[in-house]
Amino acid sequence: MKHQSFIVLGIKLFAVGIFSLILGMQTVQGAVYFAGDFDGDGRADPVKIDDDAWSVWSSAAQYQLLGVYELPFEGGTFVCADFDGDGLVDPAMVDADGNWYVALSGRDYQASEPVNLAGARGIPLAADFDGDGKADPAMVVGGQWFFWLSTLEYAIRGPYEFYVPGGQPLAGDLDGDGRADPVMVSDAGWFVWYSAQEFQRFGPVQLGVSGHPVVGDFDGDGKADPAIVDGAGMWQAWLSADEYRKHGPQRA
Ligand SMILES: [Ca+2]
Ligand SMILES: [Ca+2]
Ligand SMILES: [Ca+2]
Ligand SMILES: [Ca+2]
Repeated sequence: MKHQSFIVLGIKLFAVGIFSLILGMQTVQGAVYFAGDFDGDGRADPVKIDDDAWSVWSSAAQYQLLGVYELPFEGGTFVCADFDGDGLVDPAMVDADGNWYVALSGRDYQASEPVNLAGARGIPLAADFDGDGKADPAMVVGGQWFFWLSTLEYAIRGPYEFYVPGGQPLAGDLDGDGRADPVMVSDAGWFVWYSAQEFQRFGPVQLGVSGHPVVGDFDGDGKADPAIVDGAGMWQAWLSADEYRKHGPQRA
């Protein structure tokens, strides 16, 4: 199978297209950003979680802002992923003791009973690493990754090392094989361990923009697209279906 590589194509990034997000422009301290399909059109929607509430810019509605919706939990570290595999993103919170609370789309976004995934403490994230359609929790401790795979009844697996110094961990299916790929973003650039290539490391790719890194399949072609949200809440994305050209930022 031939993979159009984000890393290879990332080198030619400079033609600017229009990433037609019309986002709130306020600078928000403490806001965290994710991407996931909230409206079910197959394209990831930018998500902001701030002050125990979330809002979404819906791709199915010309990126109109939806929300603010209160979350049924507070504090902790937020994660967004499709835990129940219904195609819609579910916000979740992980507390300091490793308890995961998930607000499932299929249950009216009510908080689940906490599930304790003890055994590793670090940065929580979630993505579908085994490719069954359900997001799998992960914890990154330094460069050591632990996984709780849905296809293995959420038994802990790991550690596996996906590490660059100073790297911030992310995960998304950049190669489009159906399984999420570990990503780290550091000052040196973006690094990806492609699942379709036996987790060989690629990178760094410099996107030339600093800010909060996010991955999501914004164009809906089955490959996750890198994005960066700057300190003013402006999004820029490099879309796989458009040869990783940069889209945005755009002001209303
Ligand atoms: Ca969408
Ligand atoms: Ca899974
Ligand atoms: Ca993959
Ligand atoms: Ca894509």
